[in-house]
Amino acid sequence: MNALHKAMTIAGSDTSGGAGMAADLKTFEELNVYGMTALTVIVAQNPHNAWDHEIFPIELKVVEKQLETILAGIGIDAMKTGMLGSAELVELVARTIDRFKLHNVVIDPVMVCKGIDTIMVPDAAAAIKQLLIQRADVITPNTLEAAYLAGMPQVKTLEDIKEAAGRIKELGARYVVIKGGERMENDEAIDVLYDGKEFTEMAEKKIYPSYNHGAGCTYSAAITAGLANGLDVREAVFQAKKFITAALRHSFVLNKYSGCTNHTAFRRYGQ
Ligand code: PXL
Repeated sequence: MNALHKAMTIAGSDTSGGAGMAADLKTFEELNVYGMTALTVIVAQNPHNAWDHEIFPIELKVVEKQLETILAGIGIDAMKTGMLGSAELVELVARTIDRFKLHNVVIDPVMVCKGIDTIMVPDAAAAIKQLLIQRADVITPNTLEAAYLAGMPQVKTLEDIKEAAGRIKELGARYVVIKGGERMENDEAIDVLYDGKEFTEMAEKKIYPSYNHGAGCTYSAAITAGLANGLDVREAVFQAKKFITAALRHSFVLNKYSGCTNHTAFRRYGQ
């Protein structure tokens, strides 16, 4: 049996290679999944101006063509979204999920980038809340995105995370994973998985120093790969937590502005 299970990412290209489509494809490969991409934006960083992120969108009809190639032409076992960049594109993604009756849908509601703590494209964020939460088998906000989706002023503590997970679940996601990460007010990185009945806490000691560019993309890609390979959501999330913890433990510096997770670490060094 040579055929691999297949996953699609609808995401942007991070030219620096740590996040976005690059992180997704590397993670799929590490977890033995065949990856395909519908590219939404190209992000370039400015080496002469503090690594400023510039975003260049791909034309909507070009994204549509890519989706057609993958979904009408090949087929997938699971999918994820990353940076979508506009409300029109979020609408296209919602229509596409319905048209092809896609399942194993992981929504990573990318609204902020490392170092930027305000919502990048408010219209796209509103569309994600309105159209994609209800279509998500798993949604994976960080604490800033969770606060936005849940309509809370902030999410800082474990109690806040649980409150936000409950509210996001009510908006229609099948499973909610909130990534406590470095923004939490204690010395553990606690993620919470909520299925509507039970809160499962996944805690790891915070890792210092850790270079976490691309961590969110990598985590949601690992969940997607697990689902593509037939794991159930809980198993896929637990495996992804191990994958991202290893990737952070072996993360490395890119330059004075940025450092990224090590996508090979789970395979090479285990947990
Ligand atoms: O980490 C968020 C993210 C997602 N997608 C792309 C990015 C980034 C952050 O830089 O460039 C394409």
